[in-house]
Amino acid sequence: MRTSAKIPELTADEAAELIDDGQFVGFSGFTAAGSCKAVPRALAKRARALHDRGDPFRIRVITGASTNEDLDEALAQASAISWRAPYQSSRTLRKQINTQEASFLDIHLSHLPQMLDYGFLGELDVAVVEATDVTSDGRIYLSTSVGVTPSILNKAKRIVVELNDAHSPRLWEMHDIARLRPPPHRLPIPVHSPMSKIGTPFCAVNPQKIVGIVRTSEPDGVPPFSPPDPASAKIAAHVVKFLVGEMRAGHIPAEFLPLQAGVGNVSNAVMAALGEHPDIPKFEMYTEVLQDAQIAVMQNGKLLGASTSALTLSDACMAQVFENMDFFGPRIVLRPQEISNNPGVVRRLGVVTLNTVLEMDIYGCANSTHVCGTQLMNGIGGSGDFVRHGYLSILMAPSTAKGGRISTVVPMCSHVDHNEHSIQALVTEHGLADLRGLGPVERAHTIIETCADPQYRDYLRRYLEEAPLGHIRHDLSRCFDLHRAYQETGDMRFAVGAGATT
Ligand code: 0RQ
Repeated sequence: MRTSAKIPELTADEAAELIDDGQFVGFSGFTAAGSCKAVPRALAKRARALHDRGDPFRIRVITGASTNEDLDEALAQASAISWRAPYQSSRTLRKQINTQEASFLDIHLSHLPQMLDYGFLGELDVAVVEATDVTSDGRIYLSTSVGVTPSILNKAKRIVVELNDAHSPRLWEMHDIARLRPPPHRLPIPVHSPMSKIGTPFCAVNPQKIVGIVRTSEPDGVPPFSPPDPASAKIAAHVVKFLVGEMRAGHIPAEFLPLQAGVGNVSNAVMAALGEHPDIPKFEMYTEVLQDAQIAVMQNGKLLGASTSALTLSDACMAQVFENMDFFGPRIVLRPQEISNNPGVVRRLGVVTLNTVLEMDIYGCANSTHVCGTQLMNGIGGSGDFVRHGYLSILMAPSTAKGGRISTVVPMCSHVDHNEHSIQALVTEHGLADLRGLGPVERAHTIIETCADPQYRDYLRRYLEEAPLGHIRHDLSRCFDLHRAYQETGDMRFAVGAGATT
């Protein structure tokens, strides 16, 4: 441990006192991985106390992506967030965003560091970052994620370090912190394979900006992942069959291509299925979040290595990684999100991307973020960074949600995050629609017959046949009838004509 004796030690409450109403605060965290814990909790307490006295206290919050319960959820419950970027998954904050109580900027994760670095988002007052070590000359060794933290440290006027001894002190072996030169003098990023290292294992900051250390001892608290549900298992089987076929057809080289996988049940199921399939060769990942399923595939030798911005592992799985750092240290690279999600690198490496969406339309556009085009779920996250630039971009969703009351295959997406120009395949539990080379109406037939749930197929076929002719056939007076039925009755099946059956 090199932690500097010169940096003052603070309690979390003392650190929270350094943050004032209206300030712009950057916290470390990319999912619950590496999210600050003690200081945001203390800040929520401070906000409540100030509100009880009738004083205002709300801050602008930036992180790498979503966070843990101690950060977004605790601060939102204390009504302490006025503005948030770039991604979140907190129940309370989601509600506040959808009622205009808090403002939310939904942007590509790879863009965020540059936007912050060049002042697009304003001056950053304070950085609070979780680390495993900090030295008197200003080296900060981050914990289980990198995210936007290097930019936060660079821009903030003052830095508070949460020094967490629950993490392995050997995490630095995975870190690769590289900063890009300003445009127009930016050089090509020399990441020639997922495991290339191009930076240092620490963030270098002006030591005078570090105002204190808060000691903590808490794991990230990521819940264990549940076994795949039947729909996810079927989606996974379709994806694996497709990728094996692509390899046999020579569309994917025999050595395979790096994979990216989003978060959640479907992605976990796909990764597990890829790991088990005998015809999928050993492969690497160029991704933004590493989950339990990938660690299992790494352990059985199928996943050779992974570049990521976060280790989003359940506490038990993380403990296993920490106990086996000789094995995992050389197989995982933790990068800033500007590089883990860099569109140029994703295109150059030929990444096969696998992400989950809320809805897809019959022409191949997809909505990852807004239910009925209005209610934010989480945000676009890194999905756009990968989908637009992948070698093969595959989007997945169960064909229905809410027990069949919602069809995730609709005539027109109520909000578009990924459009038909970027997507090569759509998958539900019913099948995989290979959209390559198909014009819009051919795509529509393929998506309806392959992906839509059978109880919605007739409706979608009728919609397509009856829509006025055009390159893309749409009836603008009817294209959102399913969404309207859901808003009015809670069940899209009322628009289908049959009415709800369950
Ligand atoms: O709600 O839990 O109340 O039942 O949406 O849906 O099927 O559990 O799927 O947890 O994987 O989330 C797109 C939100 C999917 C996520 C999204 C309801 C459904 C359920 C969740 P309930 P599931 P998941 C890397 C990549 C964008 C960012 C991204 C996401 C809840 O994957 O945020 O890809 N993606 N990042 O019932 C209304 C529909 C619905 C619907 C599902 N059409 N209408 N509700 N639901 N479809 C990670 C990062 O970027 C950090």
